[in-house]
Amino acid sequence: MNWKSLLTSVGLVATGAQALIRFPCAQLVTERLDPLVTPGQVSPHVHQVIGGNGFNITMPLTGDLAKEATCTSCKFKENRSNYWTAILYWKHKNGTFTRVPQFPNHLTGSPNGGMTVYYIQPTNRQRKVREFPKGFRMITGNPMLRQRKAVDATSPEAYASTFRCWETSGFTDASNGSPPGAGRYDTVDLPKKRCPAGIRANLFFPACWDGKNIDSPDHTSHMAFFQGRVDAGSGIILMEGTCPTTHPVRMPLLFFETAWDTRPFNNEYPTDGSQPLVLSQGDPTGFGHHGDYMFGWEEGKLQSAMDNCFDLLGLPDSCRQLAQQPDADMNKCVQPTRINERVEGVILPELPGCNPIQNGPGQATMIRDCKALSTTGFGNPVTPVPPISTVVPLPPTQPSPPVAGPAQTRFGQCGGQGWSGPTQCVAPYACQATNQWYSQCL
Ligand SMILES: *[C@@H]1O[C@H](CO)[C@@H](O)[C@H](O)[C@H]1NC(C)=O
Ligand SMILES: *[C@@H]1O[C@H](CO)[C@@H](O)[C@H](O)[C@H]1NC(C)=O
Ligand SMILES: CC(=O)N[C@H]1CO[C@H](CO)[C@@H](O)[C@@H]1O
Repeated sequence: MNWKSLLTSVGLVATGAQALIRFPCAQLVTERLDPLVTPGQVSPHVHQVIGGNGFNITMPLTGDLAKEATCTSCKFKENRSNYWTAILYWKHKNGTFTRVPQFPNHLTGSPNGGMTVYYIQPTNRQRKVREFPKGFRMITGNPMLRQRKAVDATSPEAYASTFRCWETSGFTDASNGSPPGAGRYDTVDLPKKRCPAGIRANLFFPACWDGKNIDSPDHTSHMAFFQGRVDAGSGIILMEGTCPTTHPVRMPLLFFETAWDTRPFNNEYPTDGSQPLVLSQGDPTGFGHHGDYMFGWEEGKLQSAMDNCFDLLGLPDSCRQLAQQPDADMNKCVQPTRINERVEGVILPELPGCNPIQNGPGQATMIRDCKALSTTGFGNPVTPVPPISTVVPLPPTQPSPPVAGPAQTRFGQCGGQGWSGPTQCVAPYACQATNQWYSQCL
């Protein structure tokens, strides 16, 4: 987002009351796991995970990510939290799918994919926020939704998940100027038209805590969105709001941005008006976008950042309380996938898991007789779910067609089981193995 115009639009430049930290995190791993919603099992759909390498198939409440992780894909070293969201695929005219690549968001350096994470404070600086307690976790959004959430359109919750359609790529350009969720470039559903310079997903979490529970059965009811009427011109990013009495404790407002590079597909847009973009849960509407959070900061570090870092742009350099690492080290912190299936880097005949496209408007349903690798359901799975260690590997997939050209460009695939494309990278990048199935020019 273009902060100057945002701050001007909400009249905060003069008061200097805004405060936040904003930092990039590269992709740690992309696979079908969700230790929050389906612990110990293969998740029904694919997520991109960022943050510490303590990410695991199960993540008990008693765990301490700050100690378990040995690296993080995030800019600040103290941040061993994990964050994950659905990923975006492009549906080709012949019905096959390709993961939509990502590119660095504005002013974030050169992370390899991932997201930009924000921890935002209330505009009133007298009002202290509390850091999340150890073991804290929550989700935002509902993957099964296929229509606009039935909440008051002026409420903060109505602004929680939106998509920015970038017309041009400059930081100060008009289509980057308005705050997330506000202005004429954002929609609650996936853009229905070509966005010439890509799309940015904006995802806010609720910021009011019940003060007691670090989790809840649905992973959301221990949290609530703050209340108040949203100014349509400024959205909720720097909104003060009030916490409901049931959830009185104001926490940092957690916000993710994901920058999708749809430009490679700009000439492939269907002419029949159909939506070629689809989230990994088989959602072509975008209403089912969702995100998960597991707090994993070293104790007191986030609190210290919230109490002391009051930069206009939230730039990491201005937060001396926290230690940074170079982009190369962030990009080096990766995990091998644990699920034996390919979810990116090749053209897929169908979405991983059993995720046929469901347009809604009714809630999506789980496929009952899913034959995909050890799937689970919201509801009772029809077949018993084998524990992860006994997952039967899929038969080898057909090798993908070779990609023309002698050398792969940055972030392109350059190796992995079944890969027959280029294995050399253009200078100065080197081919690095992310896992058995995927090597990348980094
Ligand atoms: C994941 O969990 C397993 C079993 O609890 C454990 O053996 C392993 O060390 C964990 N991996 C990471 C990266 O924490
Ligand atoms: C489907 O279309 C994509 C994009 O044009 C192409 O790369 C792929 O080879 C096609 N696959 C099949 C099975 O026709
Ligand atoms: C301030 C602090 O404790 N930072 C730690 C962050 O993580 C690195 C390792 O990634 C430690 O070396 C630092 O001590």
